[in-house]
Amino acid sequence: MAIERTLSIIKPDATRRNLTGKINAKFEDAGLRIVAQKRIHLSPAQAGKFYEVHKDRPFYGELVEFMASEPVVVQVLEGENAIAKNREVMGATNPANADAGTIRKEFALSVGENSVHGSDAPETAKEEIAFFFSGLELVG
Ligand code: DAT
Ligand code: MG
Repeated sequence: MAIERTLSIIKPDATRRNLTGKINAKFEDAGLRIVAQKRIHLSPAQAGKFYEVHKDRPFYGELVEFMASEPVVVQVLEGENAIAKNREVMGATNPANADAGTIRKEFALSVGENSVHGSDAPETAKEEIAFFFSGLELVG
């Protein structure tokens, strides 16, 4: 199985509640290595650009406002099958549908305020990592 990298974001509902450490422990326990990490406060324009793929969805405005409301922690996770593994550790988008033990089951407040973002495919992982990090910041 290939070693992959994926882009993760610990969202404002989680940074606000001091959950960064607990969420990072879930990643590390699953064998994902945090190879880059920084705390930033997205502008509405930056959040809108990041989530541009959802621009026609009814929740887009709310999503952008939420992501720019307070700081987030953006990070790159590395490991075997990291993209799919991270999606497993995250759990379903709606915490009501998330499996026991997943981040969203344990910590998410709602389908909108769902604590974490994770890339969904190799191509999006590459684009999303480049959106936030330069090569120099990725320390394998
Ligand atoms: P995921 O974050 O699991 O990849 P997604 O890409 O479908 O989910 O949607 C991106 C984010 O948009 C999601 O994490 C939270 C928000 N969102 C999705 N569906 C929503 C809905 N029905 N109502 C409100 N926010 C929603
Ligand atoms: Mg998605």
